[in-house]
Amino acid sequence: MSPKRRGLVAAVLGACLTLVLPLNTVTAQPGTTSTPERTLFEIIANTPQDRTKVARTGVDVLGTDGPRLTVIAEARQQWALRATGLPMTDLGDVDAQLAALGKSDFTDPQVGTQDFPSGYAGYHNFRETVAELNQTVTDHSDLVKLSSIGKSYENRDLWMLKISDNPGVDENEPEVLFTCNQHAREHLTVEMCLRIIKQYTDNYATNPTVKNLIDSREIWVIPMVNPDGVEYDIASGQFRSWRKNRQPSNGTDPNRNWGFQWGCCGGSSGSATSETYRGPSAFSAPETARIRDFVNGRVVGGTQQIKTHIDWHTYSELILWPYGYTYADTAPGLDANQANAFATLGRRMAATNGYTPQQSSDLYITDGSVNDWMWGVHKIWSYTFEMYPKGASPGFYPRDTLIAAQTARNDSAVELFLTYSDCVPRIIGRTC
Ligand code: 0X9
Ligand code: CA
Ligand code: CA
Ligand code: ZN
Repeated sequence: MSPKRRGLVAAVLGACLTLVLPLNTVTAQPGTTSTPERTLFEIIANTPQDRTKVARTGVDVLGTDGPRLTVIAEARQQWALRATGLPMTDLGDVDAQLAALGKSDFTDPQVGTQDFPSGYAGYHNFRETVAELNQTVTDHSDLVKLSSIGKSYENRDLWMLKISDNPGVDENEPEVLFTCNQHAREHLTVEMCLRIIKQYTDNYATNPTVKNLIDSREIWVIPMVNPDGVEYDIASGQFRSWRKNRQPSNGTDPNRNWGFQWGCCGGSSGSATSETYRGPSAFSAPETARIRDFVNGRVVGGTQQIKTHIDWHTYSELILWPYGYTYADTAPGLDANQANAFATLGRRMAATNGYTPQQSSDLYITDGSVNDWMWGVHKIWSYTFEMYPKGASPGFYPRDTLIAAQTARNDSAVELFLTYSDCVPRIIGRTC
């Protein structure tokens, strides 16, 4: 039996624990008077301004379902949360709920590190992701090229796969970038990048739509932007709900570290312990700096070759577009036609997967996000997809049995996105 398989008893026990303690219904343990280290709350915040107010208290915003915000507050943050005056419900001790998701009692046989717990073995850790990429190279050497764009803080390679006909040649075709897993605990996004890779390689020979897109585009996929964070999230055998990278002392939020309007607008934190810590300077995180270098390098003859980008996150089931740093629909570098093109493609994609389409700042203000940099600096049509689920249960940790359906759910959106990647304004009848 593979070490990834656990006994039936253990599997059933894991399932039962989840049934007894679903993430959104656990309340404080009876008979316990001490305050938990981290507490889950639901807050009702109807407007972007109210949601930004919650984010600015420094709590960890996990996701949004309409006006319902789920957050983790440390003991020292709870007063600030109450001071917002917004209605809130205590949903109990976070770490007790993470413990209930399962405890891994086995290590990855190849490298001796702790692996995903039972019920999550279908997710790819760093070593398995690299193995999958190498397998794709073996199976489809005529369609893909694998390279590293550099190293993470802890010296793991940041792998990137190019998918195209003649992948060894820089052809004059619109280039598309997919990035996954800026945030460590958003494990489903790695599976999304791997799904895209599988779709557009395995089906090339048999599916004419796939063949047309691959023959006319150059697709770059970076499946694991934050490998140090991923490994840290699973390293104790129990999920940590870790978001940031692993730079000292407490990690930097990669998605607040990009150098466009970095730290401008109260959409990130200057405090190193915050979950949205922007770092000491823009691109202080090696992971964002290496993607910046790669994207800057795609300016050839004065023209940025990458036309479109999706950055995959979980959770909330949203499709988001720039800007995040301002509530305004248009701003310097983003005119009404461009905003309309962003919104139109965003809505068309959302019609295929049932996600909610909106400008990023309709959620809450973020500054230093990847979308704002890609658009603000390079005019790359850059979206964020917040994947399954909508709400806090199962939040960041859906069982692996859900991977297939919740990644396939985005197949049509990805196809539409690739179709318009030659010229996004084409979707509103404009030229490029
Ligand atoms: O806050 C974030 O970084 C993203 N949400 S998450 O819960 N996955 O952390 C949303 C980013 C959206 N912001 C922009 N696209 N500007
Ligand atoms: Ca090509
Ligand atoms: Ca090219
Ligand atoms: Zn995220």
